[in-house]
Formats: sequence, structure tokens, C-alpha cells
Amino acid sequence: MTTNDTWYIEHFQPTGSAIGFRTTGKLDEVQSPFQKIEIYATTDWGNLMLIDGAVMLTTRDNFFYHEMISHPALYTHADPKRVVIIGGGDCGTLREVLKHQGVQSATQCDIDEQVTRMSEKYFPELCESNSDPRAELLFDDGVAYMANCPAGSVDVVIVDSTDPVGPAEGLFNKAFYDSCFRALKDDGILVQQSESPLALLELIKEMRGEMRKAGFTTFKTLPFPQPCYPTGWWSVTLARKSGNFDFREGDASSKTFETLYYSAHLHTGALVAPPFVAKALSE
Ligand code: AG3
Repeated sequence: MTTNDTWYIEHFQPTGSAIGFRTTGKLDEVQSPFQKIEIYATTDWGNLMLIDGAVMLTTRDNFFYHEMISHPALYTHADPKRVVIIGGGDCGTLREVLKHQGVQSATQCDIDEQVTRMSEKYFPELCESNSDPRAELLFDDGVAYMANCPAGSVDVVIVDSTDPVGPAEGLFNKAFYDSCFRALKDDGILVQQSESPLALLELIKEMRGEMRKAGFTTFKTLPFPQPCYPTGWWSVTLARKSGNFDFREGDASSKTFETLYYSAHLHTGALVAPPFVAKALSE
């Protein structure tokens, strides 16, 4: 062990813990009108993207998050054709969504074009589906985009945002969920990244509360490992107007595209909340 290694460490105040990476240099930095985006090269994790100091993704482990924010919702919906991604500027979620042949259109609406420009440069594999004719990339305010979506026009809304502070704050409240509810068809699904269930169960409860106020009635929080995020354990929360979270298990088992973490069995497992989570969320 040497003492002069350089590390990027994200300190996480709510849990008094940190996640860090050994870096070999800073590759880029841009201050956009919305946030500061930085890219580091690491010794073991490929490239690392930070937004305002918070780890967004690494080359090595982004697949956990991008697969779990996409496939459970898409295999829960009976026949998803029209998908909207709010945030997601690195395009990793878009790539997973477009693996589903039945999807006819996927619109990604991120407020910050610089996130996509950085991803194209430093995470090109995540952007490989950006030129798919079904993909639409918008750089606009996601709150306004959802508010203007025609009623009943969307099958799945995916909210792939940063933490609920700064530009993403408006994506965690009733007003935004009202728009999602309106835009979704009756059998539609809203799925949102919902932070660490170890650290922020209260936040997940509040999110669900706001979703409930907007009219959603059924909820499911799926935990999964995410080594690069605080506590190493993360979650997505699914919400529906009505209906359960049984999924197209046969289709998921016989899928013809590759995934690194997601599988029908992992999906089944993720539907089982650990007792302390189930208790806190009264599931
Ligand atoms: N979504 C970011 C989740 C928040 C991470 N939080 C943190 N490191 N404090 C990332 C976008 C990936 N498409």
C-alpha cells in the first residue's frame, strides 16, 4: 500500500460514511448553468462521473442501477410502447429501455445537455442507442415536459435523477407526480430512483406519500446493490394507479438481450422487501 494515492471520496452526511475511488487524474470538468459535472479516470472502475460532488456513475458498476430502473418496470407493464425518461442524461437508462423490441418510442428529457455531452465522450457505451430511430433526446425541464404531456399518452415514466436537492428537487413532490399521473395511461407505471433504503427510508415514505396524494394507489420499492452510491445499497420505487407488481416472468426469462445483473429470478427476489424495509413502508 502506498500513501500517496489520490482518491475521490464522497462523504455522505446522513450515514456518516463514505464511498471512494482511487483516481489517476481528472479528465474533464464543466460548470453548466445547472450544476458542476466532473469526470475522473480511476484505477479499477473505469471512468467516474460526479455531479456537484455526488457520484453519478462509474463504467464498472452502472449496470446495476440502469438495469434495475428499467427492466422491472418494463416487464411489469403488459405491453410498454411509449416510455418517457426524466433526467437520465448519461443515456444509460435509455439504452436499457430500447433493448425492449416492443417499445416504439422513448423520450429522454434531461435539463442539462452537458451531462449527455460528457457521457458521449467518457461513457460512449451508454450512448450506443442514441441514434436508434425510436429515441428522442430533449434538453429541457422535466417538470414542464411532464406537465405538457398529453393525458393518457405514456405507458412508463422513468425518473432517473440526482438526489432530491438542487435541480432534481422538483421531481419528488405531488405537483410533479400529478403530471405523471395525468400523462400515464390507466395501466401505466411510474418508476423513480429512491436513494438508499438503509439511509433514507423516511425519504422513500415521503415520496410514496406524495405519489399517493397524486392518485397512485400501489407501490413497490425494489432494493439492489449499487457499490458506487452511499451505503452501496440503492432502490427504485414503482407506483401504479391500480394493480399489482406481478411481472411477465416468462418474457423476462426468455429475453433475447443481455443483462449483467437483471434476470427474472433477481426480479422475483427484489420484490421481497427485507423485513425492516417492509415494516417501515407498511408493506
Ligand atoms: N442517478 C443518481 C442517483 C443519486 C446518487 N447519489 C449520490 N451519489 N449521493 C444517477 C444517474 C444515472 N443514470
